[in-house]
Amino acid sequence: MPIALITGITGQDGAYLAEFLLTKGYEVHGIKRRSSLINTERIDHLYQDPHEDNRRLVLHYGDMTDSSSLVRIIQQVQPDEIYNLAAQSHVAVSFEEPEYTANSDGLGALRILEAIRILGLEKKTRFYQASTSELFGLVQEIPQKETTPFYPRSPYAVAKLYAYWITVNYREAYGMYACNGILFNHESPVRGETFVTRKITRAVAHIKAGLQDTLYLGNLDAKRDWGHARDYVEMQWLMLQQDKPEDFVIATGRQYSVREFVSRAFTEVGIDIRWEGAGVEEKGYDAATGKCLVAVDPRYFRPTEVETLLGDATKAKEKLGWTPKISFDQLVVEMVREDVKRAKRDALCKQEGVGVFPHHE
Ligand code: NDP
Ligand code: GDR
Repeated sequence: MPIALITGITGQDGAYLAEFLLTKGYEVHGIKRRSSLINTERIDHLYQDPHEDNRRLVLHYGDMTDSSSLVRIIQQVQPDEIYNLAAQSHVAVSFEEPEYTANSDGLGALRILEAIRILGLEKKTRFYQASTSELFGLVQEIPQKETTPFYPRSPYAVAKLYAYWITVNYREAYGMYACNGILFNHESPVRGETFVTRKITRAVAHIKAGLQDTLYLGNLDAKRDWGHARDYVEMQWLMLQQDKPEDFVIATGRQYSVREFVSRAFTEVGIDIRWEGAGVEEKGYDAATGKCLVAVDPRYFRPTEVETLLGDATKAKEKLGWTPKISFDQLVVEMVREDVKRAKRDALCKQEGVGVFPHHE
């Protein structure tokens, strides 16, 4: 039975990847960090009681900033594959916590690679690094592919740039099977609530349920190439099953603006949005009632923005036989429907006087 170790198993991708690898027959180990509240909600459906025999999902406490924990876990697990998904992954937050982001996202990758080397696992353990389209930042070419020059635009992207190159360097210096997946944005119903897609679908559901009045957003003109996380984790696995390690761009090849995402999400609950004004004065009105539902709040603007991203995944299609299965439309519909279900439950709780429902920033 192959053994995989996932850092960031409690995150969006970690949860989808763990489920995928379990169905493939893997023994899956995951690193979770200590938190004051239980943070395993996304993988609770996969949880196996530690007292059960033949467990195939095992969680270990560790942290990307703590080499000793990483060395200990990797020594104990002796994984065939490591998927390094753990990161402070919010671009806007990286401007508030640049040093921590560099430590966990940049040096964190180095710590795992060094642990593999220290333990003499260079020939056994294959390594996947969660690289990102944010590396392209201020884009130098449209669409972006593996050979497009990088121009990072945030502390997050700069940290990921280090992780990208240290992965390439360990591959070349020590002959390790190490590769980068340069993934464009991918979303799902379990996407973190403060990323723009989930913030939108959650707000649409809450507005429809009468739990929220207005959705405040930053740059409505930003364009992204949005795919579905379920599609993308399959590619993470495929990248580690090749004869030789290589880096791949993963994207849908289609681009939409934040404004288009908002309009499509509201349509799903039967609300047609009419846009008026420009810049910080732009507003989205319910075309039927004239009520203002969407407004711009400059607090969500970033000091340096990535305005447009569009990927070219031709290499992945040709070499991995990979193409995305889930369309933009299907993605938005699935996310809105799941949030509508949650909002109905939230509305019931509110009616019974239990729970509060903050609008996540
Ligand atoms: P999430 O933010 O949903 O998950 C991040 C995971 O990392 C969580 O499990 C989190 O733990 C964990 N983590 C954060 N800091 C540390 C730390 N110091 N030590 C140990 N664990 C830590 O991200 P996604 O699942 O969306 O993304 C997965 C990876 O892919 C990330 O590296 C991200 O930067 C990258 N990426 C994501 C893309 C996307 O569109 N989703 C696109 C391209 C790259 P906890 O649950 O406790 O917070
Ligand atoms: P991104 O995702 O920065 O691309 O990083 P995010 O959803 O945060 O932003 C996408 C675009 O939307 C604009 N935007 C807003 N963003 C947020 N979060 N909140 C808002 O209110 C808002 N209004 C407009 C942003 O300015 C941006 O242009 C994600 C993360 O998953 C990274 O870890 C990953 O590497 C990249 O995708 C690929």
